[in-house]
This record gives sequence, C-alpha cells and structure tokens, in this order.
Amino acid sequence: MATTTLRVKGMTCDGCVRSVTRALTAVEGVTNVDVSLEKGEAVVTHADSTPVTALRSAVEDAGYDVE
Ligand code: 9UX
Repeated sequence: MATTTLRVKGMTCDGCVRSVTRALTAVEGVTNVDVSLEKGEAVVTHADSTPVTALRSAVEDAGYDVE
C-alpha cells in the first residue's frame, strides 16, 4: 500500500469534493480517499501498482487541476 497526497485546485463546494472523491475511488487499486475542501488536498491510499499519474488524470478528467 502507498499513500499519495494530491494538491487539488478548483474545488469550491462539497459537490466538488464528492466529484473528486468519486473520480479517485474509481481508479484501479485505490482503497481509500479523503478529500479536504479546506486544505485543497486529496489523500489517497492505493496499491503500490497504482501510478500516481492515474490519480492525477482522474482528478483532471473530473475537471480540476492538480498542482
Ligand atoms: Mo459545487 Mo463544484 O455546486 O464544481 S460541485 S462548485
């Protein structure tokens, strides 16, 4: 297991949090997602085999930017 923290830009309400959470949860190997609107961060627990680029792409495809 690995934990990756992404800095997510553009989340402005709880709906955004749900969207980002849903997008990250759908990535293969992801076992837990904790998104903070206040921090602008997503903490993702995932398999070692899950590429960080896949996490980043999922967030970007949902319409948000990753720093
Ligand atoms: Mo809230 Mo986020 O109505 O794109 S869902 S701003």
